Amino acid sequence: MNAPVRVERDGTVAVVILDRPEAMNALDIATKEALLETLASLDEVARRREVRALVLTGTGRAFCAGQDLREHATALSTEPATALATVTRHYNPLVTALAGFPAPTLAAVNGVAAGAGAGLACACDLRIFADTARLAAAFAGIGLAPDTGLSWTLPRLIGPARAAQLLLLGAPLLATQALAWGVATEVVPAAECLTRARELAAQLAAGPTAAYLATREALTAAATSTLAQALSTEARLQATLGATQDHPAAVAAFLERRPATFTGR
Ligand code: T3D
Repeated sequence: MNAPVRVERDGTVAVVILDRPEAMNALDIATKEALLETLASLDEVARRREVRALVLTGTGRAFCAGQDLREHATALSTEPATALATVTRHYNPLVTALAGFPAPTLAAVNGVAAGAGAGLACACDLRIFADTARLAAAFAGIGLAPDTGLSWTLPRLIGPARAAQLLLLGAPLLATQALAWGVATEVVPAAECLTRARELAAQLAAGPTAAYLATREALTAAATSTLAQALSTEARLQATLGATQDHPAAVAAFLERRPATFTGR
């Protein structure tokens, strides 16, 4: 049997590929555990700045159809008391790993992203959508409420009213609408989705990684803070960035009218 998760490295860009196309990359336990292990080992590499951008994508016509419902049905009938434990065992750590990954993250949403698959895409910093892709909340359709972080990420991406619309009414968000609502950073022809995501990842990987991480931290903190707290967070983060190698080197490059070279440190 093929590994359900593969990694392709291109310099400092890591592409993590959900590789169960026969099941629309649905998340069974083996896939969730492989993804957790993959993200944990890449996290260490990224802390050494050997990886400076991560792309998450799927093979075949889906990005990820969410929880593997065949496996879930078996769990519900054989061990109903623990069938939902995967939320704390797998989905929560997966979202935490992506949201705290020590480099920018992009989802190359090559096809449908449903349920937990939508959650993984929304936990990334940016999303490139294939024009054939769609985001389906899917949870209400099987009598569940959102997990995989969607109750947190969706309102922040599109606002609470639109989040409620997606989660309650169940109609998928098509790529064009995802672009209009800001969920999709870009929409490209399906055949170009991963190529474009790799291009943007390479651009980010050549950038000021520490500044990107501070930007993510500031945006995340500001979502639940007062203006005074946000200003204080900004001051603390700028002080940290002032002590990086990249900041003074980039200022010198600007003054000398040459392109900056960022090390990520
Ligand atoms: O404890 C817990 O499990 C809680 C955690 C929950 C997290 C979640 O993710 S809940 C949400 C789970 N996902 C869904 O409810 C999505 C179910 N799938 C769909 O709604 C649709 O299949 C899609 C929108 C993803 C795609 O639709 P379409 O029309 O393009 O394809 P299809 O014909 O429906 O599906 C194609 C095949 O994929 C089909 O198999 P078959 O009949 O050809 O052998 C279908 O059964 C299979 N498939 C699709 N999604 C799943 C799946 N198999 C297992 N699990 C799936 N999630």
